[in-house]
Amino acid sequence: MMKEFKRFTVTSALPYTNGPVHIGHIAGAYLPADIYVRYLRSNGKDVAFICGSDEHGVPITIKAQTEQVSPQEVVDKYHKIIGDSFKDLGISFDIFSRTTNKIHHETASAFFKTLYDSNVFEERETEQYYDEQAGKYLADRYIVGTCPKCANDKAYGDQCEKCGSTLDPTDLINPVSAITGTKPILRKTKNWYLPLDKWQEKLEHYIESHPEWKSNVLGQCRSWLKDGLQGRAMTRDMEWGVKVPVVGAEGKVLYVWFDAPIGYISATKELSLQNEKFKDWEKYWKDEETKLVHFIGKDNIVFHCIIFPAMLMAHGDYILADAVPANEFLNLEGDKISTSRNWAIWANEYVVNFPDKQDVLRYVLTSIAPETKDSEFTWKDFQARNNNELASILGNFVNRVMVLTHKFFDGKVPDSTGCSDLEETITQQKNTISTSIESFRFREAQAELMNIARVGNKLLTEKEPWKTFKENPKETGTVLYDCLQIIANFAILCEPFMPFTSKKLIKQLNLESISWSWVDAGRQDLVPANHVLNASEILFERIEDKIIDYEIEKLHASKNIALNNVPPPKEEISYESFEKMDIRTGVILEAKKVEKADKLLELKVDLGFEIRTVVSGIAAYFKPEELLNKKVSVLVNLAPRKIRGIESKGMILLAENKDGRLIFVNNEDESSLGSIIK
Ligand code: B3M
Ligand code: ZN
Repeated sequence: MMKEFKRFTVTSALPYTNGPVHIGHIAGAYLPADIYVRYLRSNGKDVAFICGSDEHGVPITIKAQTEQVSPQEVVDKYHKIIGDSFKDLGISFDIFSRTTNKIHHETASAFFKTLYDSNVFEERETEQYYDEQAGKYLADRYIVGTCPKCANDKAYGDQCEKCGSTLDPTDLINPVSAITGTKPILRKTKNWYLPLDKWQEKLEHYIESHPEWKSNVLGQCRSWLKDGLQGRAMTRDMEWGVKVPVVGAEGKVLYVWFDAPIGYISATKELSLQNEKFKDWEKYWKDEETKLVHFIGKDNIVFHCIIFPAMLMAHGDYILADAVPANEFLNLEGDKISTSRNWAIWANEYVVNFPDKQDVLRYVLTSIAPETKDSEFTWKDFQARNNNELASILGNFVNRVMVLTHKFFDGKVPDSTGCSDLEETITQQKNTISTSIESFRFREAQAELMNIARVGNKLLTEKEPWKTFKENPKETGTVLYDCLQIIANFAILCEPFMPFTSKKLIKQLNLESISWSWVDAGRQDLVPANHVLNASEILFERIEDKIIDYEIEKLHASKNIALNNVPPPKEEISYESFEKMDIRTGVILEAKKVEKADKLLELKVDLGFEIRTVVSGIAAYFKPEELLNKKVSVLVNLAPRKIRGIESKGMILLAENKDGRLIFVNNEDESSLGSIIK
């Protein structure tokens, strides 16, 4: 049984806002957390469920570079997309904040300052890789090279995603800059290091005080501790992030893994300002009677079990996590989920393609949750679980009971008290579910939940109430009465797992005005005799082969797009929109550099009816003399713009090839296939 805690602070890893979230993320850190929190709430517990966007760090600035927009635009875009996906899938955070918020910058900054003022950090001057062409120090993912441990040639400066090792840029073999692809040089710079070695003993003690943790988590922590902890830089030479709040730290920001976990704290503070119920935020972080639980994926274990606890210890006052139920990875159709290869099912696309099937995804992802080892999602399995489990076992049971009650009892709950052992059976099942959830074994918990529907089906099969009605309507009534109680109990117990289904069941039972909680489950009088039910509705439609085949095809197609390194087609537009563009042929008559602008060329383009001045950002790709007499398509009705004091009227259209170079499209150049004309 659960150690009695007064309240709970439950966090889910803050997703990087460098793209949407996919089913691997959902299965790893969000859905299990949501099940846990909904269960706690149903038990009347005081719980704060915290998440938000992780908007700093190199993942964001690299994305900004590839999308050619500012980091702020990147985070605004994905914060919205990710937040909506969570909402659509019923992930019930009390707050979904973001680390670009002022309150977070203040909180993270103050946290750093406290550590700095108590001389926790070591100031070190070290040689860091520097990209001379870009004029930037290369931290973390800005530098790529070969992992010294597993020889993966796409390891990042801070981490190898293949073998999970945490790295320093200088550990990489053959390092190259991810910005320009050039070989970096070493240059001196000063940064602040957290001397983790000083907390080695305390951390060992902390980890060993939790023998109940999952073995994958303990395993990683122990191996870290065994290797001996070393100092880690908590600042970076970068522009984007929380400024380092000390003199002499201009042009430096906090390391994203320093500020991100503090994001949990700032989000709780923000919540306290929004919601009276949480007004005392400190209780959720500083009171020993609060159970702090971090839901994460396995690649985040070291940060949550070693580095963040060390930061909290160094700061003082804060509680440490009591549980870190990290999940392993979810694979997809026989391969690792990969953003760069577009091998993923994106949450935002799923909810559009399968509106009203949020619970199917929740159910399937919980059934296959990678709790103890990597697991796999396949569309066929998704279909099978929907059709053979949700539709056949659960949906069919509910439907039969509802239809029979309408047929024989005019949609009224039969006047009965049921047969005797239902309370005991369901109470036992409920206890099993509770224990499993409290031990973070959600697969097991959900399997037991489905057994409740199986109990119902068995009752129907054994008693065949449709046959007995003529001779013994009372017996039919008793059976249906019990079945309706089973449905009501199921509605309570399935709420953490399938909240949308729970609502639908309660609606069919016409009991929306009553709010049940976990304690009610096990009762045999939830739906009173003679109560009038609503019409029955199909809970789970069967999913046809063609839908699944289409999804599988789509997945392979999008992988091809990624493999050929061309961007996916943009959103569809109407013919009317296309027709608005006036594209003409022209020939370049003159080309010269724009003063003090590295990227710009000023062109004179002859359109036959007029010679236009066009300023174009192509200086990096062509010398002016290469452009003379080149034929080119020109978008002539683009609104004129002043660029560096020159009025640019129109835009010449070139193609961006796989290497990001601009080219003139011609018949010979096959490598230009699929390039975007821009
Ligand atoms: N953003 C890593 C990730 O999204 C990181 C988690 C932060 S939790 C404080 O996988
Ligand atoms: Zn490696």
